[in-house]
Amino acid sequence: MTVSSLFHPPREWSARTAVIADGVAHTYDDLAARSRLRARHLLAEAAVSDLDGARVGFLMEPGFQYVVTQWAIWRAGGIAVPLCPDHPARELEYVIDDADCAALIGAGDTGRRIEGAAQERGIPFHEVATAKGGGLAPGLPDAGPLPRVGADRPAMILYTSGTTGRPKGVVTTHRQIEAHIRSLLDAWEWERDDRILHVLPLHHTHGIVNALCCPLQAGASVAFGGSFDPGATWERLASGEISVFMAVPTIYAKLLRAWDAAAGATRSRWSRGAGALRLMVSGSAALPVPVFERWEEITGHRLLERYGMTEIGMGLSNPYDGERRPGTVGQPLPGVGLRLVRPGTGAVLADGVEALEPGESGEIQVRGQMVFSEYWRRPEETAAAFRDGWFLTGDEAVLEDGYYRLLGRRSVDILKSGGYKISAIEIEELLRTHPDVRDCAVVGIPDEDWGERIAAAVIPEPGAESAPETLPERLDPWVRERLARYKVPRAWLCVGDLPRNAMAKVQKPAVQALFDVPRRPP
Ligand code: MLC
Ligand code: AMP
Repeated sequence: MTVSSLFHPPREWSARTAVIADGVAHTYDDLAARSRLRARHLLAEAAVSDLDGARVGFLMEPGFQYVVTQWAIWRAGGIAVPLCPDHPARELEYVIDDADCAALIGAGDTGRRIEGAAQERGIPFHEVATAKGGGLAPGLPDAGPLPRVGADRPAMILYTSGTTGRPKGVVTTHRQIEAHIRSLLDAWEWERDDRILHVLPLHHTHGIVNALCCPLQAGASVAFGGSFDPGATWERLASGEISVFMAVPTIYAKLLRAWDAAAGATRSRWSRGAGALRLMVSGSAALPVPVFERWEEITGHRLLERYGMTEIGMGLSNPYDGERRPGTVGQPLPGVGLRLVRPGTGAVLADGVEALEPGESGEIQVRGQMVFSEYWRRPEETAAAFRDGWFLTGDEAVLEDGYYRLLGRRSVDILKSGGYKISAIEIEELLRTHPDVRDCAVVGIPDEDWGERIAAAVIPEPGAESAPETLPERLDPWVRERLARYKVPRAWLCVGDLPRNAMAKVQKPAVQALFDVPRRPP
């Protein structure tokens, strides 16, 4: 049996820094020892020698404890289910229930938010203290065996929005995560002496695998920057201690705005500092060409844009050494099988970097060791997502002069805002449960900074309690209580009816057109 390699740092890295958080540097030894202890703790509490695929949900702010917990769950044989600190209770509990978590782990005030959920479900809640570097339950045995965790076991479930209602759990094995990591270590030439500034959320693949697991597999270090703040991020980038940065386009757009607002001397310092980095990557959403160009102008960096998806890990990337072409996502990464297929007919239009039908756009399909195994407990949706072993991404692209260019998603119901994938259907289904809403349609409207902004057109229920004009003001806080912050509509419109075709189906492009006039947010 091949065992997982995700949490076995070689002995020669022992004294190297793995994680820097809250001003404290933690070595690989520290990480190994503490995750071992926490794994023993999890096993002792469950009175088993192997968690054997039990799902363990964990909620904490980005930092050392997050990494210790992730490794501990893996080392004890469990499946890690990261929860998002920004999520309201309804979203957290949905994930806890859908993943059918057998235990929950929380750190600090953030983590204590799920203690009640554990009690209600009769599952253990492990509290991790957040004291710098510490936080292990005292008096537990350090010694004792840990299970041998095979690489083909499931390692993680990440929740992603789809075209149907609530998010689905994407299950990846240790081997699939290893393949994802290997491909990026190779393509982007990760080095032991690298240090990444980490500002991304830790419930999605970008923040977890690209920006955390990759450096930890390279013997490099991860410096957590806290929740994203443009000024603080510039200062860290300019500190001379950082060599790698990865972010979504919205973050680069926000950094550019902060730079524009800064004084001349600060600008020069920030530009010089960022210019000295080895690598700056953008992904998760389309990087606008003006952002690419402006970034190059002020830092000298041609941002390396790449394309990925929770289900496939990373698929395409501009070259590390060769030309990074704005508006494109480059070529297939090492180990990735990728082709373009004409919708409907199944004709292959491009295979890897070979254009079979030059200029014709099609759907990206992917296969390879990094592709996920299944949607958690959704066999039909899993089967529908593959054809002949190829995963159907739903993304449209064209291969031009050897570079892939993304054209958008095939579904109008999947939006991307701030790098987050959002299901219009999920928001619509929720809104329709509000007593004052008869019907609604949710769309994405283009936005320079956010990629898309979420907009909702609502038909008020006749005879609703108060005036329809004030409905958005009432819906906004109501939605915020129930959905993640990034799923809350930022533009609202009350309408008498929605644009429909002859079959009474709502026409989303016509709904988008209704928002052409800027509206006052609630
Ligand atoms: C927030 N705001 C928005 C918004 N989100 N406005 C429009 N559209 C949105 N989506 C508003 C808020 O109401 C607030 O306004 C102000 O913007 C600041 O909000 P915030 O939440 O404090 O923003 P911030 O913390 O700065 O977050 C922005 C961000 C964050 C870009 C840092 O969205 C983020 O971390 N995104 C990363 C997502 C990610 O990691 N995706 C990867 C998925 S994996 P006010 O008026 O209240 O101040 C994947 C695969 C792959 O995609 O390829 O990688
Ligand atoms: P997620 O499901 O959150 O993993 O988001 C994956 C989706 O993000 C992909 O299917 C694409 O639609 C989009 N995406 C990722 N990277 C890029 C990129 N560089 N350009 C455009 N879209 C991207």
